[in-house]
Amino acid sequence: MRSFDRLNRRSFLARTFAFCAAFVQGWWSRPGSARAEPDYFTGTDFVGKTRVGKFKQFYINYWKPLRRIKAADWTLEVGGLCETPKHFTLDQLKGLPTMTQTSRLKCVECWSAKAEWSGFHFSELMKLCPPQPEATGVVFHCGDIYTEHLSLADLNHPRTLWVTQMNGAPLSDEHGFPLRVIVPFKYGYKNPKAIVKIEYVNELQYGTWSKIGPYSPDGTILPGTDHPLDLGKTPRRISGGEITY
Ligand SMILES: Nc1nc2c(c(=O)[nH]1)N[C@H]1C(S)=C(S)[C@@H](COP(=O)(O)O)O[C@H]1N2
Ligand SMILES: [Mo]
Repeated sequence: MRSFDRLNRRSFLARTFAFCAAFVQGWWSRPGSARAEPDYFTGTDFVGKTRVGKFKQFYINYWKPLRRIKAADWTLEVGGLCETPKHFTLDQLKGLPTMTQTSRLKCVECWSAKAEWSGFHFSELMKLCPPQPEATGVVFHCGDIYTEHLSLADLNHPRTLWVTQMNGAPLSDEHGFPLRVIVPFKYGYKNPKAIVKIEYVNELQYGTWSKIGPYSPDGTILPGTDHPLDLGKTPRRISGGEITY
């Protein structure tokens, strides 16, 4: 009995220690703290979540640190409910008819930021790798193990863009190199970055954020308050859907 007590006591102490360590770590990196978010990633093989330096104007969000993707090793894998699974190189995707548009990315955690995005429309990819008739959407698999789902209707929306260029330059690793999808009328979490694979599916699936947080799998921007980073974060009312200003 005594050794059982001792074991219990030991695991209690271990758990207490783990809790305190987690608390101290959380406190250390709390938002707004002068010590928050040191830049661990610049100049390394990884990119991670950051709001420092030039990213103050457009925060970076990655679920897990992402190993930088090299164009030469990358293809977009298209599979699931399609006639023939295929792979596309970045050059092949860049060869599709190009569209450019300006839109604001609105994160569900209050901030927003605006950029000019260039890339292609989903209909072009669909022509090269058509879904089977029963497919209703696409699941995205990203380099940082992030997943998200978008319906074919949302993907075929005229404002939804598959992006390889941001503000006239190739997408940076931070903003989702080599390929991201911008859906201006949905919260940021419905805008997958660093896409490596897509799968045609026939049922709605929860993405990373809607699995772990109180975020709807639909993700349409709701009426509320916005804090635009490029406009000094001054709070303003938004009426829902794409923010067009
Ligand atoms: N692969 C991947 N894509 C992602 C995310 C992520 O964690 N991983 N976060 C999403 C969220 S919540 C937001 S707000 C935007 C942020 O885009 P940015 O990092 O270019 O600002 O990316 C979205 N796409
Ligand atoms: Mo977000």
